[in-house]
Amino acid sequence: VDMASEIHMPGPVCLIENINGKLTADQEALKILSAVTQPVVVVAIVGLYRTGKSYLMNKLAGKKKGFSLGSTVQSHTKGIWMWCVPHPSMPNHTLVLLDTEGLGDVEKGDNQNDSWIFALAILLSSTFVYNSMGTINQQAMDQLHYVTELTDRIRATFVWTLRDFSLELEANGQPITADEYLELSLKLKKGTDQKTQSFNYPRLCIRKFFPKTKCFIFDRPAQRKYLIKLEQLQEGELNPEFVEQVMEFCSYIFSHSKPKTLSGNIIVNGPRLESLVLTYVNAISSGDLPCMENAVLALAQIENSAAVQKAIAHYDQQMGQKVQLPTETLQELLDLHRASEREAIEIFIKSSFKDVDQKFQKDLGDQLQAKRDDYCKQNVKASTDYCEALLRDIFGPLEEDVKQGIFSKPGGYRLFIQKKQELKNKYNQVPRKGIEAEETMRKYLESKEDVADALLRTDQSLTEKEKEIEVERIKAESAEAANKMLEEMQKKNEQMMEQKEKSYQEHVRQLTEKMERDRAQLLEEQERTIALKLQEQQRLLEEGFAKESKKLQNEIESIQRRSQRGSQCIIL
Ligand SMILES: Nc1nc2c(ncn2[C@@H]2O[C@H](COP(=O)(O)OP(=O)(O)O)[C@@H](O)[C@H]2O)c(=O)[nH]1
Ligand SMILES: [Mg+2]
Repeated sequence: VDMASEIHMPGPVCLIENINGKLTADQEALKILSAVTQPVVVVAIVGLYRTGKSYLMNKLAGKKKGFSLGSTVQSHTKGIWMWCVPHPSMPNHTLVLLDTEGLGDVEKGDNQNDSWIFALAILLSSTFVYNSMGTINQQAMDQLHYVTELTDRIRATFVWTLRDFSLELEANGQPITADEYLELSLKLKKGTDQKTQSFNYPRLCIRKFFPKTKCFIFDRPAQRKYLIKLEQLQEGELNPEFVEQVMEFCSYIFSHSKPKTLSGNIIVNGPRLESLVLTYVNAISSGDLPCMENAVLALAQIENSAAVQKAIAHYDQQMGQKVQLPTETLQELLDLHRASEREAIEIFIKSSFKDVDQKFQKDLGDQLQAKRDDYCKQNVKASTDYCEALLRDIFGPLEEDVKQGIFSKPGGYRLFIQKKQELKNKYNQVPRKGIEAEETMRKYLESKEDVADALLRTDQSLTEKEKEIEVERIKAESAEAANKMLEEMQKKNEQMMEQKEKSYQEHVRQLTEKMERDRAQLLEEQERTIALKLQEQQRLLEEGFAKESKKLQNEIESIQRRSQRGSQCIIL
């Protein structure tokens, strides 16, 4: 167990504040989240005030105190409170408890904001607990269905907790489970009149948005007179049935709540949750609907740009470590570039997601190309600088001799040529001069041609004929050298082209592999969604709601069509 990354929060903090109808994310709370590196299991609870929500959340935290209970409700900030604790049964996971404060509180009444808090709790959680008192009633249904209209896609699993439940759990004289009671409560009524419609509509919405539901009922925890100071009671003073029910609820949540994921099976950790909070709160305060897709895209932007930086940093580090300029050949440099580039792309691919139109991968590609070109330039300069200094060293004494007139005598020209050849050999033997070794020497010698020419013309030991032959020989020699240079340049160009092609292929290869993995993931997700919708469709049919069933079937078919078309992608 990675103890170092385990979170220790002594108590809850306010995550999203609702001040005078304005929602803001609390900076301190965001900072706490940003330090949570583990995957987060997020359990949120919503419901009317003073229905025992905070009490239940403290039980999930394994603490007697924490989220403050009813008596202090008036002094409390409205909004969403957060408490991160080590997950009691999943190693290396953090349990994030989100408690909502002040919903339906007439004194602080603000319906629109209540609904936003409600919607945020659903969007941020992986398990969403709806808590109500007494029985499942129409008011609860209406409130719950309303938020299904605020948010586009709900991924949380849904748990209904019913407090102070006083009915017998039975139907037609037969005992039923809490889940069956919930199922019965979600049953539709036959009829087309207004009353039936407004009875059915919220149920249809809830069933559609929460295909998997779970229900827990709780007895009254203690005698009425003890209810206001419940947290001060010993466990033995509580109704044993209630204690048992709380335990069952907690152990269900601990074993069934999954880590929060985003579409594409992207596991959410603290920083990602932080980003979701910010995006949603910003969307709401600028008057937009908090949209799942947009939040994921915003998160992807942040992470993809970080992925590019991480990849580039790795490339720089690798090249800095391996490359010694000048390299002996261009290929040597290009091979080092290629290996580092492959690793950089791997790093990018691993930590990027939803890179729409490969915007960020293209950016990475461009940056790597620029870096490669820069290395090539540096390589030329390093080689040229080194060779120029070497030429000065080696040929300096010869230049001095020329100035001294050592070769200005009969036979001096031959002597000079011989000496020059010796120095050329000496130069050629020096290792690691880099790719500009020949070109630099050719340019150097070219600049000294008039010196050689003057020596040739003034050497009296040579006949005119011999001088002519020598001039021709020099011409041929420099033509050959120029030719060779041209060939060299062509070869370098070819190598660069080949490198560009290989870079492109590497990007495409890694991207294609990633897309295949993503596609399989998406299909799996869609199959799960469709299976749940088919179940609901079947249920509607069995209950005799052919029209509603048909509507859902059309929806399912449109999802299937969309998935068959597939997510098309332009590769780089
Ligand atoms: N009747 C009843 N009271 C409860 C229950 N659980 C907690 N309480 C008490 O109800 C009051 C409000 O509880 P609290 O958890 O703060 O409710 P919240 O406003 O929904 O968070 C407190 O005095 C609790 O002791 C319960 O299951 N039934
Ligand atoms: Mg509370």
